[in-house]
Amino acid sequence: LRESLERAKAQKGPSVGQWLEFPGYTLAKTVASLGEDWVLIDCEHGNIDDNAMYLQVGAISSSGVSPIVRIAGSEPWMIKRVLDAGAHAIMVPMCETKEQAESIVRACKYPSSKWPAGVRGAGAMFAPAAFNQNGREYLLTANENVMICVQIESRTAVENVEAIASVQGIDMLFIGPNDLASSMGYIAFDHASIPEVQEATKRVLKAGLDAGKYVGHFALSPEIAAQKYHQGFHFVNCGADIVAITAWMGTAMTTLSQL
Ligand code: 3PY
Repeated sequence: LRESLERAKAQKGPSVGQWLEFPGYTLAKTVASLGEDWVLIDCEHGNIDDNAMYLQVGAISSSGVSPIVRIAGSEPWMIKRVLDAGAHAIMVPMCETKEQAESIVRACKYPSSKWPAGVRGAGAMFAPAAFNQNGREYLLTANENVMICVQIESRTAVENVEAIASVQGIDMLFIGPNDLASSMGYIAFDHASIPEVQEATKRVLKAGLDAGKYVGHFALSPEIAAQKYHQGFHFVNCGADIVAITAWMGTAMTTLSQL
């Protein structure tokens, strides 16, 4: 994952992945065979429970691709479940303040001389396999290897984005344009045509780059993903399983219903 982000920083191509809203080992395995740098398991809005998340983390990591998990909130117990499953990165929605970002970092880090405030418990049974490591190796490297991404997706978050970006341990800021537009009082799906959202997007991108962090943006098509990469974002998805299914099957049904 980090390699792909460094490649993007060097402007040699984006760090690209897909987004899973459905559960299923075979779905994750199939999607992870398509050449992505990462596949994100969406436990915020997807139909993916704890057990399904564990299975998908295993499916994706055993394909040589980085599993990223988006959780539903920022509570330490949610973070612990995902990291112990073996996520290579965690995405936390709705991070709005520096204090919240600091608390997320504390929950993700094992206590160590570099992270004295870390509070992650030491019982990761399954995570080492997702990194091809033994338990000891995992404990010694997880603080450096597991990446932390927070979503900037509200007006308050944008107002605090420079402070959030300054937090040590936060690796990436990721814009959720739908929630951002929604928090500003607009219809979420209109985000691309709302000047206030676009201004906020520029501010988040600049704050991330100035702080030396990776910056990502949600996209529902390869065209939007390419556009965001050319704007300076490092990390982009190009759709989601449900988008692919409804677009392809919807088109097929429209064609056949006209016979
Ligand atoms: C958003 O667009 O708000 C997201 O969080 C993407 O899922």
